[in-house]
Amino acid sequence: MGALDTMEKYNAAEVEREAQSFWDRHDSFRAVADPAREKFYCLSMFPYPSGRLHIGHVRNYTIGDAISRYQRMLGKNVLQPMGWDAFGLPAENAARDNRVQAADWTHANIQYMRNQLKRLGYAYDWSREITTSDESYYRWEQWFFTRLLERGIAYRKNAWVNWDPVDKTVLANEQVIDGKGWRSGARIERRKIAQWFLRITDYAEELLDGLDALDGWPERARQMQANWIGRSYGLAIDFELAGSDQSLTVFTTRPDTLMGSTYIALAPEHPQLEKLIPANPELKAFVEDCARQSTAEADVATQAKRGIDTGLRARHPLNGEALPVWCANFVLMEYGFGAIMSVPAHDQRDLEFAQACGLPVRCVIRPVDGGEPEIGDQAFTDKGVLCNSGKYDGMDFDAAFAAMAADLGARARKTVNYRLKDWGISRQRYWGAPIPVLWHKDQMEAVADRQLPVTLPPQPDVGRGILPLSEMPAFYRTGEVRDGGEVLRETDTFDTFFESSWYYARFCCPGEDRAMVGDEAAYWLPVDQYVGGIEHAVLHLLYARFFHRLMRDMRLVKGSEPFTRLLTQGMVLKDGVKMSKSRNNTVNPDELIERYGADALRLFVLFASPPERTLEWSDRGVEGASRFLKRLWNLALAHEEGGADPDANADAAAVREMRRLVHKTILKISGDYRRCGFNTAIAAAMELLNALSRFDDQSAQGRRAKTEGFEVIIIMLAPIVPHVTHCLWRRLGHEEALIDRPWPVADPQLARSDQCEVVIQVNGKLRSRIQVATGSEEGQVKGAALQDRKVKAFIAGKEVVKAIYVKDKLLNFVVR
Ligand code: ANZ
Repeated sequence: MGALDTMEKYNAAEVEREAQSFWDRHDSFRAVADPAREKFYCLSMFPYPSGRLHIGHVRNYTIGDAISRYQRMLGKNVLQPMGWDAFGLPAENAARDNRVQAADWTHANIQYMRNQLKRLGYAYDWSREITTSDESYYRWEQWFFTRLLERGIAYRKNAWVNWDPVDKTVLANEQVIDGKGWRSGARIERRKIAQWFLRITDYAEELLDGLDALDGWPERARQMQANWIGRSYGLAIDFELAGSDQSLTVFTTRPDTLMGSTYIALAPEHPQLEKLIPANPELKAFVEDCARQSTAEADVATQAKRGIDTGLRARHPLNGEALPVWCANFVLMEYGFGAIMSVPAHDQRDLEFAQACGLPVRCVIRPVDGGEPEIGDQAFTDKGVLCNSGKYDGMDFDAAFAAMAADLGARARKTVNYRLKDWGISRQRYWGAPIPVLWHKDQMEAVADRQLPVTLPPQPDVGRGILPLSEMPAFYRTGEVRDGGEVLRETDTFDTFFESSWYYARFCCPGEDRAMVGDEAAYWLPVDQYVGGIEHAVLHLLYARFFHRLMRDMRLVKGSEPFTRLLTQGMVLKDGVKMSKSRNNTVNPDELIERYGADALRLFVLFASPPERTLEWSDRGVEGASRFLKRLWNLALAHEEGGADPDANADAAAVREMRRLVHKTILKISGDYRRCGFNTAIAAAMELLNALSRFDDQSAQGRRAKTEGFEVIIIMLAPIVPHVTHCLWRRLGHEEALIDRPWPVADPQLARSDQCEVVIQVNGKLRSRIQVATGSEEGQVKGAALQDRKVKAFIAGKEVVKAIYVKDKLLNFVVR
């Protein structure tokens, strides 16, 4: 019987069980702070427990796991935690539909998904698991909120909000897509209600400037945040209102166009209009109509421009002209002053509005090297040179900015404006952390620390639907009467982005019950590598950067940035479209694991494309991955079971060539891992395996080279396919666990090629190339070159005066 017949067959399920139970028994992934060791904190964005893992999760978590395991093999003390972003609307809606408690639905999903993650063999420290809907977690954000109240960072104001009539809650602008709620798809309405806010705008400048130092982030994510924060430099200019002592202030980034301003436009919510509305039914109707439209900037930009003349007139501050004041649907109340000086010739929105409403267009900017542009349907928006602007004619943007600012004097102020608005954190839905505030008549007070947490109560009767806290008297009534009035609880809950804004810090000290963030965090933070989707570039990542600064200011953490490096993985596509539940084109990871094993799935998602790129799903690809693992298994075990042939003579050159390939591969794969190029690392390992399968030198030396080759493949694929490599490593006779095996280091001497190509010149002209042994001396190379047919021809009959040699590269004969 041949070795292959008796050899153990590759059985993914068994191999995976064996490896996982080994890691469990040894508690292999428990992270212990150790100041003597360099730490590496690798975090993948924690999932929302929606029910089942999808392939996007598998991809995200496999990338994070490969990075974590690789860093461990580099000798770092690695922390890789996992938990659940458990609050949120889908759970509440599912609870309603299934007539169960949201908590029960959530916990059942967590149970299921935790098992899925475990089957995939991720190296998580499960002792640090966090569920954000647990009191032990949200009590700390309630505590934090009361600190923010004290500091004036948290505040309450009446605000226009995006109201989702289906989900019955307020949405952040970012959660409104094309005028519709991001979850419900319902048309968003505008409503004015009292809301809790966090003053993120106080940190706008710091959040923007901090992006420059984040060189471990993809440029795209930084750019998206910068655009979101949106800093603009300009002037605030006052326009006096005719027949009144009041004035309107506008914000402009283009004061150079001031002489081209032909009307003023106000946002529908502008306070100046409130006085006019009672006497002007048309204006009233217009403003009310606008209130039914979305305030989301993207929508405002695409809506047809509409407006109404308010009858007010404003005095142009430089030429004294009386400009009509309109109310316009494209002016946002939340930006600048909610009022603009309109310059239709040089701003596209202003032009469309002017054309729709029959307002004049006056060109005041021409190109630097051209005449006055013709303004048709397109405004001329470039900066250029002033014209039709009296004494300012001929000035460029900077000169005009300075001159106008000087002439306007006290009527203008240099202003920096940010698009970023304060973060509205209250939601009127049940499944979230209660905002820890008490009301007595109209007086608000924070819930005292010793009374935290304010626990979210279960639903009284899930059979009849899910009530918001405002309809649960058992929750909001305290029974405490003061001055004849009862003290009541706030009934809003936190936006769930609150929880995900600091969970990375809590992972460093999950059991800490005396502080929000314990001492251990000083060792682990910041996160060295964060892995997740680009869709979180503006919301989650911006809020987390903001929270980190708030925690820094309270001395809970050191440093300003939570995430040193960020990897944003690409989407998973199937037949070219995004894989998603709504498209009904998902694949079930459980079935794939059942059939091919977790390693095959992990190998496929890392092999199919680089992490940042989209990944085209293919069932065949997983099958191919599985075949490769089987081949690796069989070849490695067959080699292990074979013995050296004592009579065989080593072919020294072939052995040297084999070892050269092994060490070249170490260099190559190490470089790939450093830049998370797992796909090319896998390809290099596959090539090496092919070379090993062809190499059959049965001498002791030959076998040693081959063993080295197999071990290199096994070690270097360990972060990607940890189970099969773990078991092979043991089958090859190693006692130490593979996860603790140091990363291989190439011998540069061995990796170097024996042969190199030397360019031969005659009088500086390229005449030939020859192969020589690497490191050859000048004399040897000269001798070989003079034998070369082409070189001979060029030198024939001439005298070689001298030769210039650059080792391993070039030899130049100077002849006469
Ligand atoms: C006159 C002007 C002339 C403008 C021109 C632009 C071009 P960014 O760069 O995004 O900051 N603006 C100011 N407040 C606004 C509001 N509340 N709603 C809508 N638009 C508003 O944009 C600044 C420009 O946006 C400002 O400069 C103003 O129009 C407009 F040739 O003023 B500009």
